[in-house]
Amino acid sequence: MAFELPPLPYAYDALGPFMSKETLEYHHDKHHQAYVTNGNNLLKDSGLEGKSLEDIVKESFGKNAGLFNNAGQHYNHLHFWNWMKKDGGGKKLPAKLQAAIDSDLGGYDKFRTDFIAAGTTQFGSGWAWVAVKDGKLAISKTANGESPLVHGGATPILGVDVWEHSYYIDYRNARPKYLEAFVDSLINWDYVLELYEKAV
Ligand code: MN3
Repeated sequence: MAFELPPLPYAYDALGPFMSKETLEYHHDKHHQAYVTNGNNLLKDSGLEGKSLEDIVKESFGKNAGLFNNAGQHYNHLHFWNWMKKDGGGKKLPAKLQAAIDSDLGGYDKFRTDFIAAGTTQFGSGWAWVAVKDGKLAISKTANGESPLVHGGATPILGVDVWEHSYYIDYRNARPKYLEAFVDSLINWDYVLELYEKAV
């Protein structure tokens, strides 16, 4: 099925001062739109036209690099917009998610340290993740448009974009500062919980 770019689930200025209107205008309207446009062109005659987005991502990985890069980034960004909200982040987690982080990731403080470290140490463009595999949470990082969906068949429930286009306008080269702001002030824990409940 053809890819479509939905509007942001909040106003362009809703995430300030942690993520600016200018960043969201470029990131959503230019970068994500380009993945949608290029993905649709590459989807034609790929043999995967009738599949779901998740299946297109999984089935193009390692076989059709152009389609995979665009479909993978479309999948990642559809969730990324929903992984953030105004007045998000911090330690006020839904109880069920807190329990999973305590048992699988060593508690909130260790999750925060390890997730920020994953994003900081991803060399070049990519993403840092929390994914569910066999009912358990795990932190990982991937390059470019890849995700836990194509690495070991895990289900992403939280991800942060560490491509420079995601933070350079607001943080310049200070990727760790961007990651701290994402965790402390932007994460939409309700959406993370929704994906967690579907994945376990
Ligand atoms: Mn991006």
